[in-house]
Amino acid sequence: MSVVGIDLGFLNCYIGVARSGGIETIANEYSDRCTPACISLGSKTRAIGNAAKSQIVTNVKNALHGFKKLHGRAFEDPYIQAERAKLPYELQKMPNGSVGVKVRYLDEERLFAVEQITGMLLAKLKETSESALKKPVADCVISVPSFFTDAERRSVMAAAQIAGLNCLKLMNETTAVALAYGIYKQDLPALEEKPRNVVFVDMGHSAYQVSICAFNKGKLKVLATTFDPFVGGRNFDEALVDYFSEEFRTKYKLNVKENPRALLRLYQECEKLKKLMSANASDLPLNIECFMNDLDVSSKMNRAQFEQLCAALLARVEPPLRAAMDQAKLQREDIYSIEIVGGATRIPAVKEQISNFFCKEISTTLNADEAVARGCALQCAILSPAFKVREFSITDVVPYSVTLRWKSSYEEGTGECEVFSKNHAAPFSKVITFHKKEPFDLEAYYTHPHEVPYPDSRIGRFTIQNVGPQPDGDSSKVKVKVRVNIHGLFSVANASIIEKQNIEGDHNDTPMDTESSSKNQGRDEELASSGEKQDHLSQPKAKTKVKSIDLPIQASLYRQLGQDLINSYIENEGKMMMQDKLEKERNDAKNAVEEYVYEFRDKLCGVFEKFITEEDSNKLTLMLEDTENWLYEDGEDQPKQVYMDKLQELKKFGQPIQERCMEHEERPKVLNELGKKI
Ligand code: ATP
Ligand code: K
Ligand code: MG
Repeated sequence: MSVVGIDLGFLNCYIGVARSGGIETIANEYSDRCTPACISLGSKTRAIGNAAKSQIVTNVKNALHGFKKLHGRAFEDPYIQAERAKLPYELQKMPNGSVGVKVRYLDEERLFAVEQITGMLLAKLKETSESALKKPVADCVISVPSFFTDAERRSVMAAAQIAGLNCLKLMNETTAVALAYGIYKQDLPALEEKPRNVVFVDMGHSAYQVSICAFNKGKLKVLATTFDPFVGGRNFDEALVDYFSEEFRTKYKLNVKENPRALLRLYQECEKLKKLMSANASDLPLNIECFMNDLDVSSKMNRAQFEQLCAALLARVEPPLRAAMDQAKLQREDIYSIEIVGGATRIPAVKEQISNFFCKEISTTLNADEAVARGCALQCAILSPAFKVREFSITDVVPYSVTLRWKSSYEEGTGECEVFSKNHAAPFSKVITFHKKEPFDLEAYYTHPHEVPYPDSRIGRFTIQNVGPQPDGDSSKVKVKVRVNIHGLFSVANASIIEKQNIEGDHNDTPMDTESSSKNQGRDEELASSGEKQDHLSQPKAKTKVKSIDLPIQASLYRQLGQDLINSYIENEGKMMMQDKLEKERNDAKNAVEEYVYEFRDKLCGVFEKFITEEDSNKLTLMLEDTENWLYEDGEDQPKQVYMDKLQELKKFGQPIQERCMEHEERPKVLNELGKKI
């Protein structure tokens, strides 16, 4: 069983793996521990990660990036429409109403669902893990922002399935960071002592998240999570891009916004400039050669100007910090330390906002880029029976309150009740009792839509089937278990009818099974259903026994992809992988011909010279030259077999010379050896 944690970033992905020595982050084939979240589709193959990133400016319409937050949303979603206006590639509506991209791939127009795109990225990360671990990888933990709704989470789960990954847990990014912080700390307060409260702040490329966690020996409890899902490094880049676009309009009469390629280059240069300004407060240049219309452009900026330009963004740092402290009901004195991660927290003004709010120095002891991946790998190790790690219990929170509404046609009225409040512990199960004579619907939705950065508050509808009255005509008692699971997903997990049976014996009215969710992380709680008929528990029924019968539940989850569709995506991903593999083999075969040509030519004027007549040598040189020309012309794009045949043909001439040469070299050695023996 593999132990792998994946930080699925908006811009940068990292992989943590558990090896005998502990948790480490691993490098890809470019010796880079960061794999860019980028896919470039070509006429013969796909490039994923580093190779794709270098094609963003040259393959503008088919190089996909910035797709992390397109998950789980309707095409009409205002966020999607806002992104659509800015992305250089084309977003399109999928038949099921969600988001897809229209690209050219294998010389055809193709439509890919966002789940397929992230699936490609995850498959690449899987492959990287496999080459590091030298064994197949399936089990893993994948990070998601703490503010992701159910629909977004399920969409990422589907992407994991497409990639052939078995996601043991979708882990909230800041919780992963908290685990990476806490698990190795030797000096955490004992269980009965006051916990150590630590604030974790992550500002990445696309979002800003805060969580406050309470630590005791062997355990971590998230007290509150807050966020601004729409502020991150990319917004600072955008502020710079807007500024310089405007400057170039007046200075050079250029309309940058209308030239996608120039705009992408400007984004890249502004990101670099932004990073440089983190280390240097003085004037820094921005130069781009051959920017547009063969013009070189140049400008400059310093940190003070940058901070002024981004004042509105910087003002968004404090509110989530304040909200987190309010929700956790803590004072500044209660905070032990503030740990920051995520690339954008390297901006000095962002750090300053945070430390000013807490009136305290902030701590940067965690690896800002790798903490999420490490935390996910640690969580995977904890969940894996095959791996020994110290006991550590993790209690996360529900990010948004969830309400359940019920109705049935037969009985009077509808009712509703909040089943999980914001910051309620998760994973968690609760049992609600209903008294019903017929099947009924439960509708789950987010209680306060304005708190959710998502335009639809629906989570799903669950129909509890096979409910009828008791033989005596009374309502049946139906116990429904609702749950927020390990991935942070809400569900009606099961329902059962409690049947009275007139049998002699003791009254036993609570045959409830208890939740046995993963490793002491699930809890049960009885919840009286307000607005419904009350339990008859208090009435004496000494001569009845009860039996619990499971009821079928029909669930219809909001924006859920059907398994059939996911299966077809899995099949498609397999085909694309095969295509990439064949294309790689074809390229390798071509390179082998090229290499042989160079090597042979070198040797003809070197070691082979003595073993070939001048006439033959001239003939062969000509032949090699022909082959080289062929490689650039007719042989540029041939099937693998053609290159293999070509190589064989060359070897037919090369081999005998090679053998003569070897024999000559070996002979004195052999004689020498013989001489020694005699
Ligand atoms: P998200 O968390 O939103 O999914 P991510 O995890 O991919 O995104 P990170 O890798 O944490 O994002 O951070 C990337 C961002 O950090 C980019 O905007 C990058 O420009 C910015 N960044 C990195 N280093 C610096 C620096 N030295 N100064 C300023 N910004 C930086
Ligand atoms: K990251
Ligand atoms: Mg991140």
